[in-house]
Amino acid sequence: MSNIISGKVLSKEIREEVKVQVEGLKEKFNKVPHLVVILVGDDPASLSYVTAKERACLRAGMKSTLIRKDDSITEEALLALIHELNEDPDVHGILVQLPVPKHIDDNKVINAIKKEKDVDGFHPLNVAAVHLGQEGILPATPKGIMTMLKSTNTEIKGKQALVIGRSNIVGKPAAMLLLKEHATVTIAHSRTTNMKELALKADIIVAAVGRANMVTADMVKEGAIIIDVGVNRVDGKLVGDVDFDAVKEKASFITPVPGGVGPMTIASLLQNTVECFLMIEDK
Ligand code: L34
Repeated sequence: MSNIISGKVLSKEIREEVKVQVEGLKEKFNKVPHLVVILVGDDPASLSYVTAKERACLRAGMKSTLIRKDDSITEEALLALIHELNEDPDVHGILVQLPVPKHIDDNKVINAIKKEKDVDGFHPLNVAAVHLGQEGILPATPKGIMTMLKSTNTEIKGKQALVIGRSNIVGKPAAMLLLKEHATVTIAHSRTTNMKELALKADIIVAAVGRANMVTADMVKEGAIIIDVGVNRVDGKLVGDVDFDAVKEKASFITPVPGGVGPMTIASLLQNTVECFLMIEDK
């Protein structure tokens, strides 16, 4: 039997904290953080995520602008828009929702955003900072994962952590953050041949592969902590990468989908927007 780490509850607490912080910023600077989200195309999942981001910003007392562009927009025009926002003193955070259409190079998009406005923490300079253990903007999903782990009050130091997935957005940065907390970190991925063996040794599993039911109960050590980053749609239903019902009988803590990592990603984004605001305004 396990405890469920509710991203819904935890993210609400964080959003309340941010709201109080924003009130203070408004007093001190006479302005509030402004996040600009760019959505290219009309993918329904992306639209629902950016809408949730916008709503969360507004509820926290921040300013939010959603710029929607047709998926026929050229790479050049998108980069020009980013450059314009980089120079706009009224904008503190810029986020281009991924994925972007194939004719646009996402690396160019990520590199174009000014480091101080990179609320996603995807810019190479922010990635390098995390890698070196220096101050920088942490990518929202791994940041949310670490907040969830810390909420369990279990020590991460010395634990065996298995990160399944090696994406730049989740797997790699999550591994770095776990390493920073002194876990012994293994990164597994689609070419890993001994997944079950590795999983059975893990005290912490972060599943970020994008395959429903990839982590089954027979792979999980009794008492392990399971963080499920998956967002898969199966017959119209949203499920994670973990066989939740079976795995929760073995895990000490487990995150649900929906209501787990997703809402934490949004709460962490708000925290990042405040951080960017301070980098720009508090000089
Ligand atoms: N640039 N692109 C950029 N930054 C990001 O941080 C993201 N990501 C990922 C996709 N592309 C991105 C997100 O925002 C994934 N992601 C994200 C954010 C929030 C949620 C899911 C993915 C979320 O709130 N999920 C809800 C359910 C929503 C639903 O029902 O569809 C949940 O409870 O998990």
